[in-house]
Amino acid sequence: MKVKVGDRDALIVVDMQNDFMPGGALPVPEGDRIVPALNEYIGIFEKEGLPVFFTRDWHPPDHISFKDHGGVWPPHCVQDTEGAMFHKDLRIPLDNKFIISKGTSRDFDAYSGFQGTILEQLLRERGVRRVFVGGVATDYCVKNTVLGALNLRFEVLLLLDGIKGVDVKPGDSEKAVKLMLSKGAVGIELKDLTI
Ligand code: VGL
Ligand code: ZN
Repeated sequence: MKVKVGDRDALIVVDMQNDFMPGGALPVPEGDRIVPALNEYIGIFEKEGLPVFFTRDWHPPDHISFKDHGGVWPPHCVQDTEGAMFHKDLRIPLDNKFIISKGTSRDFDAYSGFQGTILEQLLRERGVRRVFVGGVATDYCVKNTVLGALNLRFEVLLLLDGIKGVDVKPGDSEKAVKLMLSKGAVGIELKDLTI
């Protein structure tokens, strides 16, 4: 498969935050292992002057997704805490970069970067037709962001070497990948990119 990055493309890096990394509050096993591949994708988009969107989970301290407030998760990605910061080695471009915060109100959760955000608007304003999506977690926020993009009729390239899942139940991530591909996402790896 050959993919050439062009001016209708954008990169979406999902939730590469400390709390989702090994040692964090809601760790994705080996979540940090995808940083180098993601940095390569980011570098390509940066060099081409193309937009890179970083979504982040950005919860208030009493968010409804937290166990003590009726949810299923331990507290994670609380606004302005160390756990909510991006992984320290993640390459964040100076220009043409957008931070998309989600799950910011106490009473709503958002697994998709499109839910309750201006991500769609920012993509449309820039004439983006195709999004490359990587990050964590494959079985939650990556899945929902990809399905959201497909529903909005964006083409989606899923970065198979740039995603990791939680697998609360074994096989969840594999199932999520199959679902995304069956809905129209196309799986690619770094080696598929031509410059
Ligand atoms: C996520 C669980 C809870 C994610 C966010 O980013 O995939 N998972 N909040
Ligand atoms: Zn969350």
